[in-house]
Amino acid sequence: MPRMTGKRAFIELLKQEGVEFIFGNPGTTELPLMDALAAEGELRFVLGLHEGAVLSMADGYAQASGKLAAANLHVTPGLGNAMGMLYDAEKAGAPILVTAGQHEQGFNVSEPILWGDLPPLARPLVKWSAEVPQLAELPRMVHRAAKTALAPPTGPVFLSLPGDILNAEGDIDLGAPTRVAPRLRGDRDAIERAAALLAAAERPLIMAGNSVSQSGAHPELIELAELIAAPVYGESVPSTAAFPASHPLFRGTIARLGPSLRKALSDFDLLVSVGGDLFTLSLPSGVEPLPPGLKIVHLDSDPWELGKNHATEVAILCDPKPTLPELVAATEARMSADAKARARARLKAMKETVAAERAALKARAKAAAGNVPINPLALMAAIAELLPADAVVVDETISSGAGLRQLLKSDDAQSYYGNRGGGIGWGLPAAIGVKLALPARPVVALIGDGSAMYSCQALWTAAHYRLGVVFVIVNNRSYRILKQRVNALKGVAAQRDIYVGMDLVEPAIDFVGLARSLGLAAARAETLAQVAPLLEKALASGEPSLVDIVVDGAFKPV
Ligand SMILES: Cc1ncc(C[n+]2csc(CCOP(=O)(O)OP(=O)(O)O)c2C)c(N)n1
Ligand SMILES: [Mg+2]
Repeated sequence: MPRMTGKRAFIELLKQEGVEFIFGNPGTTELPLMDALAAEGELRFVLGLHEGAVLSMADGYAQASGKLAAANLHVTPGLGNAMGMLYDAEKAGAPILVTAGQHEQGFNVSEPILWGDLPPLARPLVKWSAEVPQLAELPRMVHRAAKTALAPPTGPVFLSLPGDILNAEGDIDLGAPTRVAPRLRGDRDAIERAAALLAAAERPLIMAGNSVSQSGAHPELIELAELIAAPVYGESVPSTAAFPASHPLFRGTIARLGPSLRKALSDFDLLVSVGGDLFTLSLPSGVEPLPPGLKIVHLDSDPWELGKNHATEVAILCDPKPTLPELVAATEARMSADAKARARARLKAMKETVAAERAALKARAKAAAGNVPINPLALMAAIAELLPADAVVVDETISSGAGLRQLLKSDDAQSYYGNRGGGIGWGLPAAIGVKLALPARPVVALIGDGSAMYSCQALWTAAHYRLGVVFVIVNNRSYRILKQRVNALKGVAAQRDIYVGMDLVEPAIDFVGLARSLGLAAARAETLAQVAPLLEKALASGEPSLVDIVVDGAFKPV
């Protein structure tokens, strides 16, 4: 058994687990680890200037690489700062080993500065949370944490690392990683029952969620959609490109308010969710989103999601990739020649419907292309048009991004990342992690002005490590979505036309100045004609840069 310190062992264990980057922000309790990193050549430390930003960088990296990310935070206040972004990482199922330094165990009795009991703090947002009690247990606990983060359903885990453990020296058996094989095939009998429902459905729809992208099951899902002639919707707040945007059956992201969701679903007799979220709504409405009689077949890698809110005819715990072909074969075998002919006719009609919807969306964007200030839809269409096919978009556009997935060429599973959790401030640092995971692809972050201000420190990280992300600020000088929503309440704010705490003016935020102060090239666009040249220049430079785009802040329904 090699003799080594806990801090060295921790680094060796991370490397065994395939970790390439430690995203972190150090303090006194992290000094043992920072000391050991001084002698480390392989594992790269990425400095973030706020723990929330650190966590979202790790999240973006973990999601885009599918590998384990490591995020090392400062003790209690550092972990506290990261909690909002840990929530987002948990909702996206990002496999992250989150660690925080802790004071020496004996010293904690006196309650030193910054001390707090860390595992209970992290526990509600992670799959496993613990403190390492002695050096000999460090390898077992790191391996268990890594295995747990990467086992489906993937997600973050937390370990507290006391200083005495990191500084201790001993003969350490480093052990070895375990991986839970992810290709879980669904129950055969349940697949047959699902196939019977699919074969009999006259108006099926498919909702695709992030386990489709995670398992790389686009081709398998396309086969199913084409066989049963179902339009495919992305879940209401998508974290990934769960279906290729340019496929003629892709109908965009489904609604996330009860009444509009109910309206969208009322055209159908069978809902087939493949990893799709049923349903995370953003406001109570009193309207039950599920119309009566709509049957559900749900495939998911997370048993908690199956039948969570709605009675589900057939619930199959599985990985979509190996299971969908079995479902396709079983469904096809049960479809009569007549049913197949009806499906073919439906497929043609549905493709026409989808094409007409897209054309209408593009026409609306085109009609508004000359507006000043820039119309948000016209901006999204223009950006989608100019981005190269291999671009990766990180989307935190909030109120400005309607139709974005239909407009973008987001065809492969790594082409789009969105904020499923909804804690804002995620996108700007997440884009940095995505770029580290996919260095050869252009990465463009589309970020609301309000959202950008929660984590703008991350711009410095992009500049420091020269990560050529293009940050686009969709600047409406407001929390526009909140204005839209409070206006819709038709209460005092709407009557008086007063929106407290939702305007980002006086002073206006100078994003160009902010970005330059943190080391990025930056420019501002006020008309749509200025957008394409600025973005093309930013993309061509390969350097981190920011384009501040002034968009219309109008928020009242017309
Ligand atoms: C951490 C966190 N704090 C606050 C909120 C509430 N919130 C949701 S959207 C929003 C405003 C977003 O503003 P911006 O990014 O400019 O997008 P816009 O609404 O203008 O399109 C706020 C404050 C949140 N979701 N998460
Ligand atoms: Mg805004």
